[in-house]
Amino acid sequence: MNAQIDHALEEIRRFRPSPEFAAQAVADHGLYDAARADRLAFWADQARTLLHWEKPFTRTLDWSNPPFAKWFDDGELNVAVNCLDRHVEAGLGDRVALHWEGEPGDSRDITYAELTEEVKRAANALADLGVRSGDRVAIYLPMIPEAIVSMLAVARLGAIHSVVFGGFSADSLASRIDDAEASVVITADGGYRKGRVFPLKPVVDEALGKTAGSVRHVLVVKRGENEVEWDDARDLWWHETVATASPEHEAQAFEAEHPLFILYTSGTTGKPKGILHTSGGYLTQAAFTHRNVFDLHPERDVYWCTADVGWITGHSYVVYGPLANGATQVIYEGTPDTPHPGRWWEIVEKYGVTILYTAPTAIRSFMKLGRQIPHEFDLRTLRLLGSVGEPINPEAWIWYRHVIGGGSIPVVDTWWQTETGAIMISALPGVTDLKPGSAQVPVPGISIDILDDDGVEVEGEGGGLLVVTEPWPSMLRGIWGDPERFKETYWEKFGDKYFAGDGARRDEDGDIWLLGRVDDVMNVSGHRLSTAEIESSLVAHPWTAEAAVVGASDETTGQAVVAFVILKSSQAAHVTDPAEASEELRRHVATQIGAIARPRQVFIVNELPKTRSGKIMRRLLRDLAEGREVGDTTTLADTSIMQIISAQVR
Ligand code: 6R9
Repeated sequence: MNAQIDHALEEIRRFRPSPEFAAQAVADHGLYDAARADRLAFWADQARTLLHWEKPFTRTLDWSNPPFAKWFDDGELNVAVNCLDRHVEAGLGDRVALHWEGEPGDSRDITYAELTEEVKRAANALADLGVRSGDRVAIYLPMIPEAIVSMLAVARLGAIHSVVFGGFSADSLASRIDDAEASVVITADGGYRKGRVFPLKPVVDEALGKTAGSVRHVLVVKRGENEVEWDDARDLWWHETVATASPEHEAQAFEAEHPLFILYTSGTTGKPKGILHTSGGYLTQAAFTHRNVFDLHPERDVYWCTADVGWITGHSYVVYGPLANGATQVIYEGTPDTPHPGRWWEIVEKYGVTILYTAPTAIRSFMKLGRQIPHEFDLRTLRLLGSVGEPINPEAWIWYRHVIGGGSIPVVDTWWQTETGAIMISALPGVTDLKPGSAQVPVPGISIDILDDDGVEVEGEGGGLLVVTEPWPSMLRGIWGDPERFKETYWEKFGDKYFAGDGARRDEDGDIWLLGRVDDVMNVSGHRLSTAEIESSLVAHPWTAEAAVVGASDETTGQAVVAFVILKSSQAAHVTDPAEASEELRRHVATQIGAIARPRQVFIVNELPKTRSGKIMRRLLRDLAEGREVGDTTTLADTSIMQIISAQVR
């Protein structure tokens, strides 16, 4: 049976790099050779080549006290100087760092010289507010330039930022402020989303009413022009404080292991984990992967990563990687469909974007709308596409390459996590043959294994648990304030190997396929089935726009496959009977994968429950599938969605 499943999943499409692309590619096979010959020397070399060290390091890795790694630990650097001042000193001050596009259509181009000056002012303003090295600053902002300025100003001072996504509630913000004992919050009056101003300062006010009282000051950017309440003793306007601060700021160098930021992410328990990253190793791997995975030619590329800085992708691939590399990039404040569904493609055309990095969920929602929308815009500047956040099913990969990329440009699927800090598994464009649906190979210098529950390497093509076997430069250094939880969550299972929590398998070429979180792997009649695999099969059906699969407990088979499917609107005319559609889709999965994978039920719905970062909340669908009361929906982008879905399912 497993062989049957594997056969159905075998992805036969392969794409060789074009000779033209390969000839100009940043990456080459030599990177793999160098990393294989001497992994630590390879990373030391990257750290020296890509970064400016105020005090050069002599030690590469100290792993004498696992799982607490130290990289480059006798070296000193300033992260903000690496992202700003050194480019200006190298004569690149006039290069645009940010093409910022506001949702209502306002825009700003900011050069490296201007960004450097603004960060220096902000650093002086924060220092005046008492922010010192090691202090925590919470940042709760929309996608405006001040978000990036704030992060870099905090980093410049050796303080630690904790960016909280602007869509999080007052309660979530309060618990993050308390956990990190932040002394300053940087926010805005409001920001734009779907054509309206959403309030931020009022949420901060509410959150501060619930915190233990560590916050002394709130610095407020004027963006939404919405009414806000004011506490004269505590609140300051950015335009009065930062704009009037001195543009001269002498940056101090900090040790490579000096903390850079905390970013909260959800774990298996209710309490979010404050993932801690430090300076030298993090910046090395962010810069290395940004350069080589995205084939960055900073002198000519226009790069756009659509992530919000509230997520790790925004930290590593909007702020630190691109700016360390001196890239020119686009940042966009709003939603993809405001004021019209072609907004993203309009932005690509307007700025001549060459590299686009986004998530499969976005790609699939564009697929749902149809190719005529992107076709209205000139997307011919694009030369590389990236994907992150969840497995990208081969159909979405192909659509992305053809409809957005014009048919022949590389698509890289990048696997990594908040905890890993930077990309860990990806093809290198111009080097690797591309295989849709697979994240493919560890990046040079990264060691990955697939193990069974007992820590034994899985032979052949069976699935297992994804493990990082050697420490890597941008690895998390801990969970803020909770070293025990850090050890338990990631290191208890396999000793000094990092347990990622994802299932994976390797095909006969050695390419890695991610199978979803291990808690999303189902066991049906003793057979291991992945939600991602069945979703991929469902989405391959011409009627399907989106699909989510859960394993629901079943008396006979242990678990049963239950699917929730959104049909393409273009099919609405043909598919009038939901019962018939669901029968057809069950049959389709059985033919594609095998009878074992045939869903017990396929529910046709209009929406799927997603978090604000676009991840499907399968836990809620499992509640529905198992006939339970639906659990906590507070992290949904739209909390009313579960009621609508429940009504459709009943
Ligand atoms: C960067 C980011 C991490 C989890 C990770 C995995 C899933 C991310 C993926 C992917 C398959 C990819 N994931 N990228 N699964 N293919 N290319 O998303 O970080 O928010 O911490 O999520 O996302 O399950 O464990 P984070």
